[in-house]
Amino acid sequence: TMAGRAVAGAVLGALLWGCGLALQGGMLYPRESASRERKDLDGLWKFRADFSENRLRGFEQQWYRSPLRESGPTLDMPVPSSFNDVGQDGQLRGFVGWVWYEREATLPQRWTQDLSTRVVLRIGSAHYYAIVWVNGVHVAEHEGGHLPFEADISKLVQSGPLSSCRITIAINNTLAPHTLPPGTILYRTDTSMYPNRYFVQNTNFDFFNYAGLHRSVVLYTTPTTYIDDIDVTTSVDQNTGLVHYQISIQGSEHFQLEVYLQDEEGNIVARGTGARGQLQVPNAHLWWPYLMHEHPAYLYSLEVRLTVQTAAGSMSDFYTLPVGIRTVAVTKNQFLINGKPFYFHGVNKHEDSDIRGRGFDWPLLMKDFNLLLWLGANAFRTSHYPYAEEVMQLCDQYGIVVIDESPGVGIKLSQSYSNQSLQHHLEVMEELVRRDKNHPAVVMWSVANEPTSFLEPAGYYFKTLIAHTKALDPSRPVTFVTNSKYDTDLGAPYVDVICVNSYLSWYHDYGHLEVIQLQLATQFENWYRTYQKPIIQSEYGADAITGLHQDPPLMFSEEYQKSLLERYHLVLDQKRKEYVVGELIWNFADFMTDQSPERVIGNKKGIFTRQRQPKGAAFLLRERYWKLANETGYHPAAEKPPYLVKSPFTW
Ligand code: BDP
Repeated sequence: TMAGRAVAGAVLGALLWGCGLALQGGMLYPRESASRERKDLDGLWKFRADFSENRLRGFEQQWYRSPLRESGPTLDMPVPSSFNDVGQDGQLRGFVGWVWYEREATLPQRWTQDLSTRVVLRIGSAHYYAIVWVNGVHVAEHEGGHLPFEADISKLVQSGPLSSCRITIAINNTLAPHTLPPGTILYRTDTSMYPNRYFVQNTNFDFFNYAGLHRSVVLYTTPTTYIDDIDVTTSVDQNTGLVHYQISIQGSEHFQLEVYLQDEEGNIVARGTGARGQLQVPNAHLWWPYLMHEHPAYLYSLEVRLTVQTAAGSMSDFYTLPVGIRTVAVTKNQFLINGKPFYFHGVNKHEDSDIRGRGFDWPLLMKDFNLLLWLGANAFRTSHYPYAEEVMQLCDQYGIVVIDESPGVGIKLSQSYSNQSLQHHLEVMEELVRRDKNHPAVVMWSVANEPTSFLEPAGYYFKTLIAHTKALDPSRPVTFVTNSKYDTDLGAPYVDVICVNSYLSWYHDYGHLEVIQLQLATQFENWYRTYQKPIIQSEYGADAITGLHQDPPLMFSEEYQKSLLERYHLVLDQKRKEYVVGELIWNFADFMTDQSPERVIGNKKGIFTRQRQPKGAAFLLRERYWKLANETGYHPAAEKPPYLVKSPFTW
């Protein structure tokens, strides 16, 4: 049962926390409020890659001590962006090692003079390892390229007459067996074949290892006693929505807390006081996925007000958190949202585009969401790492359901199953849950993608990882994405939902579309017979080079991609009546990979090009997804199917 699971989880959680895990503090999204200001540091930063042989010149010469231009030439580098594809320098594109970013920020006088203001520097994402200095003083260090971290810099900026500060960030993109994702540095010592000290970065995943400051760097303020974290879970009792909240405060033990829940019209529908409690919302509007309800994605806002009496008078902090009231549950053959069967019809994505690489970009984000709505997609998986917080917020607002994945991809070597690796993977799951726990759109955690599971420590590794994730968040199911063949798998016994990737008629039996139906049906039946858990076809697809046509279909043509998908759909249409609860195409759009003889300027399995133009398969999927919405969606307005959800998009 869920309750039993929670208890077991709590016990294991306590054990692990005893080992010294558990993060310090919360990681609330930096929002402005009556008590909080925010200053974005997007734009051009000074930049230098350290091409010295050991890549350590920056540390030897202490480049953080004075403005970067004083230690050598600099480039202008946009933030957010990957540094790789912005310039014309092939060496920088493939650079491995430390790069240095720097920027001056001018601070409002109040920030530097009002000692009841706390000034925080927050880095949305720095891939992969980052060290941060402010005015030459070390303030933060962080491992992992896809999750935010921050530093309280109040003391530094409030100690002198300065009204500006210099922020230096050194970032190393090297991947090693214990990083996530893992990688290896291969030294080529045969001097008859390679120059002296030649090395390459090797990885076992299929996307380019873009690096740099991929998301915004911001400065924000809070009062010195402040709302540090909020934890919201929801449940439903008949028509009453229950919002359970827990708030943590830093800076003082003597405070008053008031919370208000507002509906979309701005009416206060429930109030509470104190650091934890339960709000009751009679006749609650539930948060429903896109196409499952005529008013999807209903969001309340939780207004949190903190008041503290200090010698200097009273101080307040305000924070507003969007809240969606919904439930998630898993049976042996169903995935339930608000008690109704939910069928995932959607995509896998990447954070990837021309020039920007993995850098966050608003126009790109909106285009992608508009395409998802057009397609009739109701879900995506954040393959193969956590996406920007702004993406998750849009999912909440549009009703796009998310399977939220860690960067546990390409775990193929036995060194990547070491204790050190496991410890780091556990920390990453903690950081991910801490950041994304309050998003109603997130309905499941994915701890990894396609690890090699027959290696000896893998069983213990995944058992621990999955149990720990459940302990961190008993309110959501956990999965692990596999591509191995059924019962040899070591993650499947512990997960709630089985996510299976397969590339039938692509990586084997290539060119033979006729084997798909038999092979796919056999795989599904084996999985279900062995585990009796709901199954998601979490990846399937074929490369198609846009504009390449061939009929009868041949590999890499748009026709082959379409036919392959159609064969999968025949089987999915049978098995979704039994235990298959979703299908996610690989991939939403073409994306950049390392160079190899199997890749033509990247992976071409997109149904959209990298520039987000449709291939034939996009139209095929759009037909299918709107049909699926009508057949599998739950529409309270209609008595029974077909619900006739009509696409508002003209074509
Ligand atoms: C899958 C991986 C995905 C790859 C895909 C492919 O999960 O990252 O891009 O194969 O080869 O196994 O296209």
